[in-house]
Amino acid sequence: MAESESLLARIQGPGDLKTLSLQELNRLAREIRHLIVSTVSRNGGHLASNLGVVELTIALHLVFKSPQDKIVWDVGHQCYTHKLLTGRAVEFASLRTAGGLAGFPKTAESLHDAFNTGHASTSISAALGLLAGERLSGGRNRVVAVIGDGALTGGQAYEALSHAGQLGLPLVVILNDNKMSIGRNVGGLSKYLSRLSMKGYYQSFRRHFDAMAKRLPFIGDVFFAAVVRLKRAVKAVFYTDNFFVDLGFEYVGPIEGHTIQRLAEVLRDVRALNRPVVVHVITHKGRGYEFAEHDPLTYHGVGTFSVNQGLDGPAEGARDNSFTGAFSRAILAAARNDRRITAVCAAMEKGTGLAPFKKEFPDRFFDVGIAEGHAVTFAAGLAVRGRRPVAAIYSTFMQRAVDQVIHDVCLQNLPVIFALDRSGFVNDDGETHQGLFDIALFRTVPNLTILAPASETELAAMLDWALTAAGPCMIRYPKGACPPEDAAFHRPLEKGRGVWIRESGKAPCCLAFTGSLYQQVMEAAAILDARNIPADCYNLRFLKPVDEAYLTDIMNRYALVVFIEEGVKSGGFGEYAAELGSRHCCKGKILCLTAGDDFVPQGKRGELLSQAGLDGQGIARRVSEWVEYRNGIGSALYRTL
Ligand SMILES: Cc1ncc(C[n+]2csc(CCOP(=O)(O)OP(=O)(O)O)c2C)c(N)n1
Repeated sequence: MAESESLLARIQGPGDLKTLSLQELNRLAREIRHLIVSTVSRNGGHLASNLGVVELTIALHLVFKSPQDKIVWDVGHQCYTHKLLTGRAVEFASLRTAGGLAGFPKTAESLHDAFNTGHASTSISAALGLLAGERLSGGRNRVVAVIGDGALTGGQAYEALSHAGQLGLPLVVILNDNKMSIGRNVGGLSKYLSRLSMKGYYQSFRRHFDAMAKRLPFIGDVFFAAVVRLKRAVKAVFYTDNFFVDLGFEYVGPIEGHTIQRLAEVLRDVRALNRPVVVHVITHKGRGYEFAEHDPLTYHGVGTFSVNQGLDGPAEGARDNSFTGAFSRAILAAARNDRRITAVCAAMEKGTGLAPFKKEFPDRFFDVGIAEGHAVTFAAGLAVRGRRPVAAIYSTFMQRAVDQVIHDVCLQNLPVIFALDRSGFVNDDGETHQGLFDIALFRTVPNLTILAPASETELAAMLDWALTAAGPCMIRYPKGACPPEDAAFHRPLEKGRGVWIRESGKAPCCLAFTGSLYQQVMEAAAILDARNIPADCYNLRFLKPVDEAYLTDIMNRYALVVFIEEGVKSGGFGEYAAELGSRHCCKGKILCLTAGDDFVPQGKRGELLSQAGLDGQGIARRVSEWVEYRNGIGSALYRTL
């Protein structure tokens, strides 16, 4: 077959892999890499992680019979080859776009996606559940969990390993060890895995010795018996204190992870085992694309880039005008004046903007690994000892630590600050990564203050305010650029109150909003002006606690108060305010504009805001409809309010 002919086009499903020779399989791996690089260069995505598992995924699909056998991908950000081998090559161009293929496994997308993932460290639990369920229904199919050394820093993975060891079912756990998480992997575990890699020489030593001994004429058997004794001794030195073995797993490895034939051989043996097994595979994150190989950290997750030139670095002297950049500068400035300030993150040093803090204050910086629950309780401990910890965690990942926020921080009223990045809609990653639940989850928690800045100045002021507060504070801000500054942002914070961005006192309508929607609300106000519906604009700032007398007064003064928030409807700020208004028999009508109550699929933040009616046009339309109703024109529309 000519080199130019696509092998991928011949793969309609994993079964077709068996029609390819080894040489062709290697060529397929090259083809897949090209396609991943070119698609991610256009659509953005998780590049380096996917490039690292091409051969491993081919070998898995050669040996295991998906969809009867199940493969659960931890985090799921490395599933592109899996998608390409399971009948989705044609749609691959739509990766991560609205309505297109998801960047993570999705059961709704394919029978081959055994379980939805997106948050780390769930694969072993899910795979064990799938396997236990399979056995309870009398089936004999196999289940594989593929977990990275980064995801293995998450506590749930250990709970699952412990349970799996106890159950003894033939679960296959592939440990994809590339020595990297999003950044360099941290913690005792990564050191432990490196030591295991050293011990792995035992495995290859054993194979070579066995093969050699058996080939020896005449003395082979005698020699072999001696070798067995020697092996036991070697094993005692190299093998006994293996953590996985102690938990009840067989341990195989480490195995070089880019040789399809060798991987397939090992996996065939493993598939025949009747006990739980960990297969330790060493891969190279970013493999096959030079830029990503040299800098897998930067190429872990990328936006668009030129295949030939790689990613553009930040322009010389360019200022990062995102909310993350604003937080990064604010915490650094605060930490220079207050030695008590410490920063905590969970494997997201770069994403949360804490890299400059780490550089300047290495002793006051803690990356705890992918362990959000631990990060929160650890921060609580720091606070008890008089530190001022700031835990920077994405909104979606903070869902992992709800109990720790309640039980370890708020119950003791400890002055821990939570910097919740990516609150609201996020670009491209879909349901698993939207930051839409934090207001509803945390507004109910006593002692906690929740703040929502609209700009860089407000974010810095809120951080300073929180650093002097006696109890816990959460600052939620979106992924995206800060708006140009406005005089209102500089007004001092008053506990429980927002700030007026536009206040005529005569407008029939008040738009009261959470900070991340400032620009959309200002655009709506301008559209409403043109329609002769003047609206005052009130930036809520404090989502909790609220000066209820002040808010009640607003709901009495305006004919319509529109609460606009980038979060779910149920349990949101608007619902709270509506209940407050009804309790106090306020005269104004209340309208709540929110992200709704469904899981929100992938898209660009702008697209998602517009679908939810939270862009300038959408907000203006809902307000206009209400006004038309008041004028007796649109009563049918009113029912939709
Ligand atoms: C609970 C949770 N916290 C943080 C993340 C963000 N995250 C995505 S991938 C990743 C690193 C995963 O490292 P590893 O498992 O080693 O996979 P690799 O990318 O190195 O192949 C992190 C921290 C997440 N997905 N889930």
